[in-house]
Amino acid sequence: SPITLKAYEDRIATHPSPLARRLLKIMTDKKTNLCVSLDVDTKDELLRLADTLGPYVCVFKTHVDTIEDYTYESVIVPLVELSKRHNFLIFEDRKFADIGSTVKSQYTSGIFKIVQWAHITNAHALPGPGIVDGLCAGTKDISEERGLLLLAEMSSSGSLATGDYTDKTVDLARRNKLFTFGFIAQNRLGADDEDFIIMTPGVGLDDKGDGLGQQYRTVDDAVSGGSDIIIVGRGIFAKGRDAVAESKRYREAGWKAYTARVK
Ligand code: 5IU
Repeated sequence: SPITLKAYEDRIATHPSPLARRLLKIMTDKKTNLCVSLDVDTKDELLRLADTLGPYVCVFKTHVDTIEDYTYESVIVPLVELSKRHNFLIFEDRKFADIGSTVKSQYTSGIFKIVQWAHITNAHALPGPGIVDGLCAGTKDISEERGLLLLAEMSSSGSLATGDYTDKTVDLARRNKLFTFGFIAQNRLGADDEDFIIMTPGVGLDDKGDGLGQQYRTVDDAVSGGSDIIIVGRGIFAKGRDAVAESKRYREAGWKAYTARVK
């Protein structure tokens, strides 16, 4: 049977993570639990989508290392500007997976300087507690809220992140709830009073998969199973799709499924 959960609005005051409180407020104000995954190759496409779809999303997910003409000045600066104009958060889907010292450098340095602009990033639990400690140390000089999601489950066929690995990932998140505010997962994880935010990729209303292992579930299946935020990429902007119309459609479906779950 579908689970019931508190309203996003009622979770704002009590959530341990400052970033999660900000996110839940945006979701409540904009009435959206849609995160669009901006998996495009050029800065023009990225910024055009961020501007036109901005009103419908709570979060944009990025893979900035796939942008062919990337520079900090021409991609990050205008993206941050758009995030203020449309009131969305930026989630760099970096999937860190190294030891603490290395991920700290990858998070703060190089050409991307992710911690400077990405409100949210994510990491594999595989290396153990040092990965969370290293990333958290990277936020030391940042005044704005930052948050980490651990990859507890994946949407892809044959994923190894199951069972005991998933349980131990939840335990790892429990060690630092100010910073680790939730999971990338396909199901509700953790106890209700822990209030982790569950963000779920592999959501699509018109496709079953992509021929490379991706598996899609419907918006209803994801949200009634406990997902707080649906992540949609190609379902919205694949060739031949009207990205604005599809964003409205997924946002409506996501909000309707959420409303049904709350009562
Ligand atoms: N993504 C997944 N599944 C996962 C994780 C991340 O699909 O388990 I962790 C990413 C990959 C891609 C986006 O950037 O989410 C999904 O895009 P599509 O909706 O186009 O499949």
